[in-house]
Amino acid sequence: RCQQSVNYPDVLKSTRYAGLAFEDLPGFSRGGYHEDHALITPENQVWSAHKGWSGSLVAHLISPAAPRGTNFAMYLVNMQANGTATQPQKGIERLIFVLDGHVTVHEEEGPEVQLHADDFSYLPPHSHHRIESAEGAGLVVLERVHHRKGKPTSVHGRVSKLPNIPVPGEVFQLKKLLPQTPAYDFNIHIMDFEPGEYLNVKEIHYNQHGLLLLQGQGIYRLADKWYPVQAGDVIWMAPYVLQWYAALGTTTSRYLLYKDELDSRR
Ligand code: UGY
Ligand code: MN
Repeated sequence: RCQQSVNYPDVLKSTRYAGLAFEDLPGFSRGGYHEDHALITPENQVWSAHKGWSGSLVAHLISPAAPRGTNFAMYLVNMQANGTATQPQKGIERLIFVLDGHVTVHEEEGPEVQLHADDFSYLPPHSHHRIESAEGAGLVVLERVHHRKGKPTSVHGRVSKLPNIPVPGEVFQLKKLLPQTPAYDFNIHIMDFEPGEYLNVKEIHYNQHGLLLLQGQGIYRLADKWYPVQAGDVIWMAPYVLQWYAALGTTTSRYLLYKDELDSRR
């Protein structure tokens, strides 16, 4: 009998299915938008021009158009060399966080501020400002209508300079970018988990979240779904959606989290 050798793909010779790149399968996506949460992965992002940002591409991730509506918008900006931005409409507060590159923020009311990766600026609802990038930059931007009576002022900072805030009953490290005073109606949390650490509380709360995983990988539970996630992924969480995270892999998980605060909602 004639013995013909057959070449099955390597993946069938491995019992561990190591190296199977689902991301490369045509049409495959981990992402999806549901009634009370969404996972938006880098392969889901649509980049286009956006009013107010010139020489820049913008990918909208979360906006009031979400199924249950949201009180904030979150988008990524890829500023090319000499890209510029103008302030949003009156009454809208804006937070920019630099992912890579360098921008200059010119505020009419204050000094010029230089921001590099890991730096952020909060620009209050009536701020007159311009953002410029000479060499290009990647940003994540959060915007919303300001609803508090007080007048928040600009905040500029660097994550690595912020203190850790203890969270009773939890092991993750927490930093907050904005002051915890009544004039601010939301905050941005930076949360760090070592591999193997997880949220102790299986959270259900009124607050809305927009999350960008800056580093690491793990499993995010949202309602009754369990998502493998990695750096670059974005999550929207509606009020009261059950949420839980476990960090896995070999590196620290770090995420940036928008969280609104109570009396901003009425
Ligand atoms: O503060 C929070 O609500 C935060 N711990 N939620 C989260 O990480 N999903
Ligand atoms: Mn939460």
